[in-house]
Amino acid sequence: MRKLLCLLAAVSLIFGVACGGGEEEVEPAANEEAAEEDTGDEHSGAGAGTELEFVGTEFAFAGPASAPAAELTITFTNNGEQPHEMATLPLKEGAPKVEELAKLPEKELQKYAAGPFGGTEGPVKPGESKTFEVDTTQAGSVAFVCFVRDPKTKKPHVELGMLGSFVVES
Ligand SMILES: [Cu+2]
Repeated sequence: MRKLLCLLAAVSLIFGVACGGGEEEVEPAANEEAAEEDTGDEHSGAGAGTELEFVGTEFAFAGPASAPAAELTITFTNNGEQPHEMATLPLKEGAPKVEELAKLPEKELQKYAAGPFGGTEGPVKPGESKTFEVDTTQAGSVAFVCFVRDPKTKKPHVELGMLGSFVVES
């Protein structure tokens, strides 16, 4: 009899803890979501929600020449026949042109960086798109290149002219 009571107590204890724990978990989670939504709204109020479209072909980028200083959302579409990527690097004010930068070793590049490398982080197949974010709040411009190798010339696309940049308006 005592064993049974103990067992019942134990069961109700487990149940009680499980139920209580479950309820407790629901509320903070809901609060967190609300908090995240709030900060999201503040961000969009500060000039975010800026969306840019870039297109890649053999061997060039097409897209806007300037953008605001903000958390940009960029969609890169591959309208070419080969895979293409858009590797981005935010640059400090007064950085050399992307044509010059493309020749520099990565260590040298870091001197002019106003943010981390980003972009599609890999090739995008022909006909497909990829969306990513670039923070331009500290940048004077953003350089972008494609390092995918051309099967004919064996050269990376950047060496065939697939590079560009846009200015960040302050
Ligand atoms: Cu390419």
